[in-house]
Amino acid sequence: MALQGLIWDVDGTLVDNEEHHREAFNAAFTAAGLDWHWDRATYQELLGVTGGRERIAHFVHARDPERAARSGFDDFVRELHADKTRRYGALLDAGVELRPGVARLIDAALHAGLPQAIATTTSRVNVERLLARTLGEQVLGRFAAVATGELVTAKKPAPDLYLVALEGLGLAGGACLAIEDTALGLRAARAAGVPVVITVSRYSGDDDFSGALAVVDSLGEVDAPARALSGSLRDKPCVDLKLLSDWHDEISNFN
Ligand code: XBP
Repeated sequence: MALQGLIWDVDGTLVDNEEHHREAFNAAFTAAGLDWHWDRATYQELLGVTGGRERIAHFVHARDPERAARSGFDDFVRELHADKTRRYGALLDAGVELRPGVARLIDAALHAGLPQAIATTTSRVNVERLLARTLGEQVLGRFAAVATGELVTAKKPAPDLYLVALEGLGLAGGACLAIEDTALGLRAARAAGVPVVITVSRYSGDDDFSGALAVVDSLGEVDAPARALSGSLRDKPCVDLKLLSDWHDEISNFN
């Protein structure tokens, strides 16, 4: 089955931005008068919980179960996360850069008429802001589906976000390819039947990427070559549509 659709993760894949998220979480905690601070090691662990609201709730249940048991805890977390999202948006406005090869591949797929979708645990407002700051306001409309955290109850590694994206594309999972950066994202896509290419990000270097078609340090650019950590770039300096299609065809030949 030839490659008929591309599904993009956002955080860590379009941009290597979990440090922006971490900074926004910590700023929201400080503004709320909380003495919580997520250092990198703590955040690395907490990234095992997808969804910012779920991540905060998980942290409080572990650190301060008495607070978590209080009535109104859900509202407290919701308000704290809303402030974090506002602060994250301001960080995006201050400047954010797409990872190597992302703009090139999104543009190549658009010009080739290859449908694209987004499947991300983060919220729509974050996706809109990130794309507006990097690719321009109009680009979001070029995606056949934008599956964001608000649309599902089960976040990654559950397949729900990818199933929403596939529905928007009108394609079967096996006809598509997902570009992800974490093991949780890999599991979510594969649970929806979507083969995956991994671009490792700052916090995902030690993840288990078994089952990925290929693992690269980035999608690369001609003047900033990609490095294959698993799978082969077939002597190409960077990941292009043809290579994604060839990797995808390997499965078709295999199955
Ligand atoms: C990554 C996530 C998100 C972000 C924080 O999403 O798990 O929760 O870490 O963003 P993905 P929010 O890799 O699926 O793009 O606070 O908006 O959840």
